[in-house]
Amino acid sequence: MRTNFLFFVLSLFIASAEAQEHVAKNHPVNGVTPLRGTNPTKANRATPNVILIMTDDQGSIDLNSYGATDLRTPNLDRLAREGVKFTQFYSAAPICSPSRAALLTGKTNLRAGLPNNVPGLEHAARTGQYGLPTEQVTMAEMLKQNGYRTALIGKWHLGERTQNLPNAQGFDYFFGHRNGFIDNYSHFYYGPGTHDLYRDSEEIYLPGEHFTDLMVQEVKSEIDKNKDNPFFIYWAFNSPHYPYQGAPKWLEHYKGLPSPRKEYAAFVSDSDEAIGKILDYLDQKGLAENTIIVFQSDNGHSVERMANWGGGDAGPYRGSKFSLFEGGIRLPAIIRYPRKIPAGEVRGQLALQMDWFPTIAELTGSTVTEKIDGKSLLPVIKNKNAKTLHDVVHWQVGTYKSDESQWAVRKGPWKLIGNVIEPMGESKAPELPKLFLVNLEEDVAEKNNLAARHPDKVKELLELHRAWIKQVRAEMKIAE
Ligand SMILES: [Ca+2]
Repeated sequence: MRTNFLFFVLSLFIASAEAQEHVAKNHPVNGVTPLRGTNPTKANRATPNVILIMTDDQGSIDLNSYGATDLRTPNLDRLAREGVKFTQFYSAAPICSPSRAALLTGKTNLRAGLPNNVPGLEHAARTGQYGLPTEQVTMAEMLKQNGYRTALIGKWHLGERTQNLPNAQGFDYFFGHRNGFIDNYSHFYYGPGTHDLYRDSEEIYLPGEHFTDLMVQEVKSEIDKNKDNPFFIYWAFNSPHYPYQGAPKWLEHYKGLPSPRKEYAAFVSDSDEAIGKILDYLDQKGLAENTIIVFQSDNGHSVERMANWGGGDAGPYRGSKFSLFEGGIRLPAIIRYPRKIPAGEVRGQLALQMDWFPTIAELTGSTVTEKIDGKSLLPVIKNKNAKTLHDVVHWQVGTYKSDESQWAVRKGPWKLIGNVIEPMGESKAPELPKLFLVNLEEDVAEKNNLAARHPDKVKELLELHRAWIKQVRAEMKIAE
């Protein structure tokens, strides 16, 4: 009897897996042709591993290879030296959850179903925004379909209900915290004081152990577990997001710097050192050649109170986290893959966070089944003179309504920002005009609002924005 029941369950499982594969192979969604055919057993050891590293609130120039001179990032710089570095790379949003949603889906945050940060469960019930909707196809789901073992080590911040958690979004394994930030020693959420450390769905207690060190152990363990199949590790650092808690040796190292730069710098170097440990580990295991490493920060540096009003640096750019000025979204981004990608090269073409999804799909022979906004960066990576992939780029964060959201549209050097905000730390944020037009080729610091001088350009970009948001709202079935 029991055997029959097990057989019945197994049959259902096989039927369901076959049905899914059939859909993926034969019914590309919205007319998008899959990049290449695939099946879950195709991947083998020659298929590259993928480690996707995202830091949290790291400023636009806070790597030596992007301009910082007062903090040390030798390991991130090593990635740049051994790979390709982008100098005009944009996040999809200037805040955590929408940026992560775009990274994992290849879509703008609005099309991924996440206009704003995921609030705590009690607030989510009020807004209906519980996190990245389960039906969205994540990078983990795409790679899992191609035979990868998938793991998230670090921060999630894409929803707390069971159906929104990493294990329900394509990750075979999860170690880390569900919400936006934790104390790195107690692993309690810093605000309401809730403990937030999990292994898959199980809450675990490791008080006193620094979260960065725990993540390094976990990443190594994931690498070790995957001798016979390719792995995907999404390594989402919670640093240098506040609270600034670099290891004591780094705090000592930076004691000569002013505060809060020194606390911030210590946390950046703490992460950099952790990344170095994994780069060395890949070398030791002979896996470096065949492992794709992608690095980016999720949004600009924070000037919030809990960040001691600053610490990060956007260099020549205006704005920071929360702002659609360049300092909130223009970020360091690097890809290293020694087997296929050139070393020590720099690309100035505009590139987007959503581009990683199809880039990784192409490099791993995985199938993109959704209509995404990203485009594979390989033509640009391979040819420094390649044309920029994106003619027009859109941002919107807040809600699906433009009048109550911050939004931006960029075409060529022109960028029009609607309802722009500019947090100023301890000082009051300035009152800014509803429409702010800049030409980034002439004014990368976005000092001068050209809206009054170029009404035709405002009109053109406003129309592009309106057409786009109308289309997005229709697709997402947002009532007018
Ligand atoms: Ca962030």
